[in-house]
Amino acid sequence: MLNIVLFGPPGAGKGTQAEFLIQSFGLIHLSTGDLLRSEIAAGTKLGLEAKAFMEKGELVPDAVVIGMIKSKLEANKDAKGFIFDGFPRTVDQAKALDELLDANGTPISGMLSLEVEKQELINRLLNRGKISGRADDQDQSIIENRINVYNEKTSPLIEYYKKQNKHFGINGMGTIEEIAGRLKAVVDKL
Ligand code: B4P
Repeated sequence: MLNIVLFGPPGAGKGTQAEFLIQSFGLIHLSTGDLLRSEIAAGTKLGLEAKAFMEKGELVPDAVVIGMIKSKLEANKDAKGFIFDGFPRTVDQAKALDELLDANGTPISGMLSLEVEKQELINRLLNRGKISGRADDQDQSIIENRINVYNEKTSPLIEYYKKQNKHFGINGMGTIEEIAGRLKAVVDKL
């Protein structure tokens, strides 16, 4: 079983590159951002709660996202493996994920960490905001808050996975195809 954490700051290309990895390796894509946006679109109680955090560029509470991932893992017991995209985003989420996967005897195989310069992140997200209508991509101060939240709460996960010898830094600058090639070369070896 192949379990990949696709990691990086907002706009690093996680969602974009997950599409390539799914096609190449037949894994199930679990994006907490996509799951939360589906809940918002369906107007659920969870979605309403999450929306307030997402619009400000803050993280949704750990218990909410951990619960969503737990139910997806339980619903896909026969999967060849998973791509975790945008999850974990805090050390507590990473610990919860390790516990859930250990219970099945299928640990994380590797954490692929996309490295992109700050100005490029801002440009990509503002560009997406013009097309997607995503409120959190349309305001530079919200984007900068997301990057600050990443630096403070999410980037410590690099050390967390380094300690487990599972961290792989990937240059996330360049064309989508170039970056996909770099990721595939690492996953081929896992
Ligand atoms: P996400 O949906 O995970 O959003 P993201 O980090 O902004 O996007 P991603 O990194 O996937 O986008 P991509 O670069 O592919 O999260 C949204 C919000 O949900 C969070 O802020 C938070 O509030 C909440 N949330 C989600 N997960 C959570 C968790 N675990 N815990 C708590 N809260 C959580 O795409 C960016 C743009 O760049 C695209 O337009 C793409 O086309 C473009 N792009 C990509 N690669 C490019 C390249 N090489 N060159 C040029 N453009 C490129």
